[in-house]
Amino acid sequence: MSGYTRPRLLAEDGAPPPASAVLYVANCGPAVGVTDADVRAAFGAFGEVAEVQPADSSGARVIVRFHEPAAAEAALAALHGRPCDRLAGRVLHIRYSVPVKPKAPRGGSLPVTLTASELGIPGIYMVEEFVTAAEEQELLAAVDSRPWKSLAKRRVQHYGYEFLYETRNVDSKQFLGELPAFVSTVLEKITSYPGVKKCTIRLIDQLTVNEYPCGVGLSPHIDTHSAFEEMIFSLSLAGPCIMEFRKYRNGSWRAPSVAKGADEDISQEPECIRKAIFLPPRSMLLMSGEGRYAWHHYIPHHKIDDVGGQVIKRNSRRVSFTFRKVRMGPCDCEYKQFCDSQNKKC
Ligand SMILES: O=C(O)CCC(=O)C(=O)O
Repeated sequence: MSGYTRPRLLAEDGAPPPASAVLYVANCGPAVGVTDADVRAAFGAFGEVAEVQPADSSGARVIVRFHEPAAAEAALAALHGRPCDRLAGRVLHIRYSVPVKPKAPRGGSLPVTLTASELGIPGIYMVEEFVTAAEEQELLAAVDSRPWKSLAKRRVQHYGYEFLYETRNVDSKQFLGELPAFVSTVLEKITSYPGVKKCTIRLIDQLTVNEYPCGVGLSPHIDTHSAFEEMIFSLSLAGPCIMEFRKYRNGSWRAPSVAKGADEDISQEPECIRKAIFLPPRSMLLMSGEGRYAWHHYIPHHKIDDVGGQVIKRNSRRVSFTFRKVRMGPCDCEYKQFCDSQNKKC
């Protein structure tokens, strides 16, 4: 392939792709009876063609690279959307092309730690084998006997309060009821967490159950400060994954982009510190303090994870139980730049 690709119609900043010497040409290629020589003949009328390459595996889209941007501009103006005499009247669809963005490296280039102390993010803790295999099966059976709500790529259930993906918040006036009895043992065990007081279990009032099929992850996000209190517990069941944490150097709390969707990776965004931890099934993660308020957490969309050189396959599904306490007033944390309560203009 050429290293160039089809641009989005409008880039994220709303601008069309920039003019360049490289064109993306659709309805053109061997699958529709157009040879490279035909393409060179048609486009060569506007300037010297440096290369013609397939744009993808369809055989019906090519990349035409000129030596000079002016030649590409002239070819686009003359040939886009019009019958092309040199190609027996074929109508081409042409845009400026863009270079293929390098893919964000998989877990392999980012060391994945097995313990929270190695991870070294203040406020992040992880306890392995937090529930037994028998308890895991009971929890899975309990949620599987209840209705799931389908999102674009995963299924969810909400208890206590519904999590609203459009606002990344809850409606604190819409209490759905107490957390179900099947999580009582888990809530009881949470009191054994380092630094967690006995009264914490009485305070937890919201549970989101996520079911991720193999290869599906979660976009990087900080749980909205004004939505939930400091401590967030996440129990992993049925399969492993890695969780990446990102701290943006000039990071700030950002209003959620509904248009982009909740599951979009923002790995092309500015420089950040990245750290990752392996979450085995039955482990419980606690996000608190700096780790909860100032670091984005993210589950890469991988079918396999590289953990210390070992290839770990994701299971057919991973189910997580995320326990939180809904906040009833504004957040007054010390991580103001990430805090929606303290950044009203965001
Ligand atoms: O699946 C997980 O462990 C994390 C879930 C999460 O971050 C969320 O629901 O906001």
